Amino acid sequence: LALLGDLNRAIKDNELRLYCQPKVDIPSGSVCGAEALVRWIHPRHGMISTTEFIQLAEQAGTITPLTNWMLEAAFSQCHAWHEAGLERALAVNLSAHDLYDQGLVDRVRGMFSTWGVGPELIQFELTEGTLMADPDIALATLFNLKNLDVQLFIDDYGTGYSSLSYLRALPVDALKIDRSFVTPMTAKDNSAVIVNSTIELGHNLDLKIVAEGVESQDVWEQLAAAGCDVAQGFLISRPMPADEFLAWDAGWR
Ligand code: G
Ligand code: G
Ligand code: NA
Ligand code: MN
Repeated sequence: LALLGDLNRAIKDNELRLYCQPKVDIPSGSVCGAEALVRWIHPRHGMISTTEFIQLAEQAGTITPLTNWMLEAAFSQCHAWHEAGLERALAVNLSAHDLYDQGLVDRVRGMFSTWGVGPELIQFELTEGTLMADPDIALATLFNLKNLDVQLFIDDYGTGYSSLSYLRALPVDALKIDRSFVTPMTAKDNSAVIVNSTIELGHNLDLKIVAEGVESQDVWEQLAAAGCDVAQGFLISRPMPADEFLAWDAGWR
């Protein structure tokens, strides 16, 4: 596919951008970190859909260069914030294929020493389905990442399959409840029941709970009442260019 061939060129030509979407600690209302999200600004086609090119790269098995680009961008950003006196965790998304990359853990370890960033400042979000192809290799990667003292999140929790078996098998610290359950929480369907039960289940397993897709104050209030730990969504902020984050953070509340 043309788009895919173009992605490697785009990495070389510096067309990828780091965007950050804030995460807020619900009880205190303070910013606790951000999710790192890639954007591709093509010189002719403009902004390319992230979902589209990530999916293409995943299907073609060529996500590694993009993941490496993102890791460099995230470490560099965390370092810059640290220099500016801001300690904020950045969460990097990992795809299934990344966990079969035997070089990943060594590269991440190298970046920690190169950038002098503490392990509490880099986190990883794992999409369900991540372990399917070869659970042994993927699990080994996760345990080795965990040995670097980073926090691991299960992303889009509640969608896909085998979520309950993941909770038993994976060395994870937190669940991100999928936004398809969170956004409609105030509607009269079963979303709130599912979210509230997931919060309780997660807490009983000593996991932190992040709700993504928080778009309204009503949803925020319901999450707070249910004891949810962290919120992310358009109510707080849309993803923004990383170099705008410092000013946004300073202006929050
Ligand atoms: O931010 P946006 O809604 O455009 O993201 C679309 C999808 O792309 C989301 O599922 C998100 O997790 C994924 N995504 C964004 N950045 C990255 C990245 O750097 N690596 C991977 N693997 N996925 C990403
Ligand atoms: O798959 P993942 O959860 O990583 O997807 C993250 C993407 O979800 C972000 O790129 C962002 O564009 C999108 N997103 C974040 N907050 C909200 C929200 O409140 N509502 C909606 N509809 N999408 C959101
Ligand atoms: Na994510
Ligand atoms: Mn998600």
